[in-house]
Amino acid sequence: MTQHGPALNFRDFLDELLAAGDAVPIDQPVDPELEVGAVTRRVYETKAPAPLFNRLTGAAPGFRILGAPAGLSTADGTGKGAYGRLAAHFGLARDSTPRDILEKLIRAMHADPVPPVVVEDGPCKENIRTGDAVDLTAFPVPLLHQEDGGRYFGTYGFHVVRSPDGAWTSWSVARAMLNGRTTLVGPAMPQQHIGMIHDMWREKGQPTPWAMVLGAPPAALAAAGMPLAAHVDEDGYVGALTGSPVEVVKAETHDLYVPANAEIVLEGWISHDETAPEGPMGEYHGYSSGRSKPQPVFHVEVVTHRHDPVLPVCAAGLPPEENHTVWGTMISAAALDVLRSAGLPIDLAWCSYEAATCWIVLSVDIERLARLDIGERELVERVAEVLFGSHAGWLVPKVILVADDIDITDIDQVVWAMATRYRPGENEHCFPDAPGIPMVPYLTPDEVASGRGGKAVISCLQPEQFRGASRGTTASFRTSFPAEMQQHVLDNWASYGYR
Ligand SMILES: Cc1cc2nc3c(=O)[nH]c(=O)nc-3n(C[C@H](O)[C@H](O)[C@H](O)COP(=O)(O)O)c2cc1C
Ligand SMILES: [Mn+2]
Repeated sequence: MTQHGPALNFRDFLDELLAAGDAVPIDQPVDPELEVGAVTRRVYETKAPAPLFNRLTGAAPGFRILGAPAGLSTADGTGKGAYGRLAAHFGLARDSTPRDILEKLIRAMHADPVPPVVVEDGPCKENIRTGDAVDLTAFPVPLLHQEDGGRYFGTYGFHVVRSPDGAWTSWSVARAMLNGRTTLVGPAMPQQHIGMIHDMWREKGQPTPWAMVLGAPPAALAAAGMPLAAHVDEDGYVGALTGSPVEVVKAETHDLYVPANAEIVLEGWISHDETAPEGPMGEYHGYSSGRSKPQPVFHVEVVTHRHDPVLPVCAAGLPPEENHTVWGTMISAAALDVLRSAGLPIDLAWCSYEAATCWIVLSVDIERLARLDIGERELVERVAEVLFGSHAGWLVPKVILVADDIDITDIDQVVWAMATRYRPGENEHCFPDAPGIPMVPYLTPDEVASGRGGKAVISCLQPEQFRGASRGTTASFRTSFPAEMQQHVLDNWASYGYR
């Protein structure tokens, strides 16, 4: 027995996608070398159903790959369902909107954590390989882009580490490249929680006990890609989010616990002194740097997996892929929560997927803004102080403020607001000393080295909006006609001859 439902069981999630026609089983042989990546990229770029590769050249029979696990879908006739795969990660209906998803994520941030429950056994232990039987190359590990420096085992899995005092368990998504039969290599940045905990073990002079979970419960994967505050356990957040504790089993070799129904689990430790070249890889911002970098080596001592395991794969690059749909959405929720909690008049926050997690748009409630009786510079300073000082705000360099007449989840409206409301030379406020993620593509070498720079708040607020009013009225179907006329037109839409 194991827990069920799309949010807490990857197999159920996959079945739900297949049943909804939002995943396609592919039974002809597909090559993990570039073909998996090429199909997955085209799927993102055409908003096609997720590809389930059932036969992979060179891999043991039964080993499978799911591409684009949280790619966008083509919306249905009523304009809904584009976020269906993402919504399924949280057990939400396929027609959920970004706001539905964000409010659910934020409610769970304010609920009591629901810690995981330990179970004796689980599907992830159906196959256990130790010692010489550990061979990561037996899996269909894909070469995702021709410019990549290697094959990536971990593009949609999470690391499990725990502080030496046992007080803090961290689940976090980061990429991991195949380095050999029993080793992976990948980033563990000191500002990310895996890096902080890795440093705690270094101080103790012991290698960092580590596990990696692939084909995890989808809600757990999303939470592991969320910038919750330091010392917050992602596992308890997942319990609060889904309303049920995550079932976990003890690892074979150490005291870490992993979701019991995961598809694949790697167990081992992270080295403090050993590095290997990692990358380049096509990345979330849409570019490949063309260079490898030395990164820590992850040693795998045990591999456990379900029968016919499914490895989920993100082929990073131009939006929309999971760095935008999952990471961007989780950043939006965390950022919205810190801004609201600070009392700022922010109605919604959204990392436009099209902006590759390089900007976040904030919708400002102009009635509440007017009551604050402040000017643009003060609003901008307050937003920057709260956001750029937070774990979530470290990740996103640009912040765009717009009034709440704009639906910030609709990129067309955001572009319109920027084009018609932002005044060159006046409404851009730079914060060169704010710390930020060094991956942002336009940073100078000095900024990368110092970990600061390239951050700005751009205001698309009109001067009148600080007094609660707008300049002019918008000319559109929703705003330029009496409600009765809008309804009349909608009622007659088909009889006019439109479908
Ligand atoms: C598909 C995907 C890939 C990601 N890859 C990385 C990565 O390679 N390195 C990294 O530092 N963060 C990566 N992230 C973002 C982190 O998971 C995210 O910032 C998270 O908050 C980190 O966990 P932490 O806040 O507990 O440190 C990725 C997120 C997703 C959804
Ligand atoms: Mn964390």
